[in-house]
Amino acid sequence: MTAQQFVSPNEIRARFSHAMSDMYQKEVPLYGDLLELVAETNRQVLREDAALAHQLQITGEIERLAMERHGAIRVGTPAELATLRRLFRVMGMEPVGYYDLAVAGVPVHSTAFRAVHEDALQISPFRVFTSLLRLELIEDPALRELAQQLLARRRIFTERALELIVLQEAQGGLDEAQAQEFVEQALETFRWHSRATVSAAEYQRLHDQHRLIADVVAFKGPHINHLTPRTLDIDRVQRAMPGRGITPKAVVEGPPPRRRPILLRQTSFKALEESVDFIEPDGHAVAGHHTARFGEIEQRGVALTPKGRALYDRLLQATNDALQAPPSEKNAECYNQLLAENFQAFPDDYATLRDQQLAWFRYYPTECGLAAKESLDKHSTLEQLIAQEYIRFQPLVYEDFLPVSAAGIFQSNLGDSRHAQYNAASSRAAFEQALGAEVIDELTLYQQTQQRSLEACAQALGLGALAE
Ligand code: OOG
Ligand code: NI
Repeated sequence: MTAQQFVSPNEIRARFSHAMSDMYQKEVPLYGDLLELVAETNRQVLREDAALAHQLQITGEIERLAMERHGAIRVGTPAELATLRRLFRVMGMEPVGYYDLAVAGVPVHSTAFRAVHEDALQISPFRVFTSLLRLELIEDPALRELAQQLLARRRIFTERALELIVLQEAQGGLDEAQAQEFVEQALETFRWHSRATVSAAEYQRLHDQHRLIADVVAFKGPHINHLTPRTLDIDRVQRAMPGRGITPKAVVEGPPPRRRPILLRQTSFKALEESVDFIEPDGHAVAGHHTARFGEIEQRGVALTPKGRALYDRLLQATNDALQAPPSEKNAECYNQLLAENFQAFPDDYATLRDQQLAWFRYYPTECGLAAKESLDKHSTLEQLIAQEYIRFQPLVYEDFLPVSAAGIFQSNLGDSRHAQYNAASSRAAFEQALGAEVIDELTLYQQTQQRSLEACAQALGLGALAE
């Protein structure tokens, strides 16, 4: 088989993302309503804000916006995580970043599977926030043992999905029929199963330890627990949600509203209460319920450099310190005010963000630049070319997640205000060992994309290297 006959991993990812969205719409109809609301709001924003529409056209984001979404899953064992890595790899998704949620009272650590090259992201920016339960954080040894036994027994992948992964690895790709079958088979892993694998009493014990533990351990597989569309104006969607029967959480996670968005802002709405069947030792089913799945929206802004990220972390920390309590319905107004005040210190225009090297950008030759190509001074610096409007820059969108935000999203949907305390050391090495690979450093990816855009500019304008 030649490479030409293989369906590209990017195409498989795009199809899978689509299939996942269709499945989730059937499972959680409210997600369909949310998609409509977000699409409507995005259209409105683009109509009203011509400059933003133009920017998104240049960066290409306008084309990916309608299909842009992330999902989240939680797995229980290193073997499950390692096989997931291979499954996502078939779709061109690599583990990017390490997120330790234990520090925020959630007994998991996570990575995000996503495409890594800007061209691949352009075809499908689908991401999956993937968490591994840290069983060692269960204090009760008998309960830990039960959880381990339950997890050891289950098979979260279909036999055929596993065969297709092996085939893809051996051949270096999948042909049309195989790719189609792969999408169908892979989808099965993420499907919701209302039949639990435990008795009502076992469920209760797992649940009492931590609701998340019950969610991971008591079911057949890592059901997708939310799919999040990308909005261009999260505050507007948030305000419109109640009118559609959707009640969002009290505060939006991440930076405050800004003229020039940075990183990621997210808000979620409460988990559904779903009917489930528990299976008693004698085999008969007992009706009960479980809440796990929820809805979320997000707005993405420019990715920050290490310097920008340090400033972001510092200002967010200062806000939380000043609030002296976790953000909630009670102190939401105060929180928003403190957040806005603190973030006054974060420049809110792209030129300054760039001058101070707080954010990543992509560079593009302008029409004028291309027209002047022959007469350009070959020793021009990037700054000169920008001043002459031969090159312009656009924000490089943040493709990743934020640990503090993720913890807030987890907590709001775990439905209780008890925040567990874990003193466990962050364990990236253990996570990578479970994964069977190192996670990719997201900052390197942004830096490379920025660099490639500079090289493309130099080439288009017939110049030697351009340095940032
Ligand atoms: C994941 C929560 C984190 C995000 O967007 O930061 C998350 C989960 O609840 O499994 O989805
Ligand atoms: Ni999410």
